[in-house]
Amino acid sequence: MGILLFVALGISAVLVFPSISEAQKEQKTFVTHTGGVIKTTGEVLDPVYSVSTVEFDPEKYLREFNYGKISTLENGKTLREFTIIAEDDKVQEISPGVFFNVWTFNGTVPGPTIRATEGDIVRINFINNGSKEHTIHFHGIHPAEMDGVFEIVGSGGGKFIYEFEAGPVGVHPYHCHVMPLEEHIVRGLYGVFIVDPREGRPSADEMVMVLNGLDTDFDAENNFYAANTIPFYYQHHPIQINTGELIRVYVVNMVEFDPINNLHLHGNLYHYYPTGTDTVPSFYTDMITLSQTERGIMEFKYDYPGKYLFHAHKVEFSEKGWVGLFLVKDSGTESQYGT
Ligand SMILES: [Cu+2]
Repeated sequence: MGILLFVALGISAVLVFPSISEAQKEQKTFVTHTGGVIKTTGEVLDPVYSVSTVEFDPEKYLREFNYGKISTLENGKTLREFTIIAEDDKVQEISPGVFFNVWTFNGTVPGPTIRATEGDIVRINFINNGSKEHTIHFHGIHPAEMDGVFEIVGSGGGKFIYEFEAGPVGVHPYHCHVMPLEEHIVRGLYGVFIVDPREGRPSADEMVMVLNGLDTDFDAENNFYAANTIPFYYQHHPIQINTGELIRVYVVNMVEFDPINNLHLHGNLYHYYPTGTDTVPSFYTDMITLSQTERGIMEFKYDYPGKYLFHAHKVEFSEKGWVGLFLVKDSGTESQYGT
């Protein structure tokens, strides 16, 4: 399917699917939040947001963890079974009036957050319902034939069962590993795999943030950036948390093209566990820098209620959508964290 980038300005949306070259030449018109009208061939700053047309719900994705179908194997180990279906013909309105052909695992970008405990057996029934070849490559420790690189899964219903022991403890990405890899990733074939320690982690309000970008005009540069796909989403729909409550964010950088991304938190610092593989934090900071697929766990508590920004301190990224807000409600509890 060709480029699916069009602008719905005004009352009725008429679907137009121009060719790539036409789309790159054509000046598009966008309305900004402040009511200004901008014309551009691709770069869109702060577009209007309208929730009704978005298929993917970043609110739901944020705290949705999939533990699979659980059973016990003869050797006593826990088996967690998941089904993941790849498709590459979906269109998503990733920003108002901007329609993009996303490639999806289970219908969304990112795909489902998969969660297991260290030592569990993870079985992924993978079905490729796309028109192109796809695989799932998990980061982590597993046999070579479960690496999702050489065992290409054919289009139109190809199947493969990935099975491995969950480990090491931490937060890991999974993504398609078919060439051209850049395209298969930037179109959306990725998700998060969390491996919990056997002893668990302290109770917390947990959430997942996948830092991603979208190249809607196919020039190998991102036009939009986001935490969880939809630009500016958490700025317009602040993430509600409570004072004194431990917040744990599993953050994974899946931005392509740009060598680095970063994350700055306002009014606070966080304990940071790179890759989440250690139970002792490596940093206490308000800024981390992440290259492709770098990830980790952030932990923090807010003492003071109010609105706090979190965003890329690479200003270009935050101006193109990678910015959000925590709305901290007063729970009457003061934190002793980090002091
Ligand atoms: Cu693929």
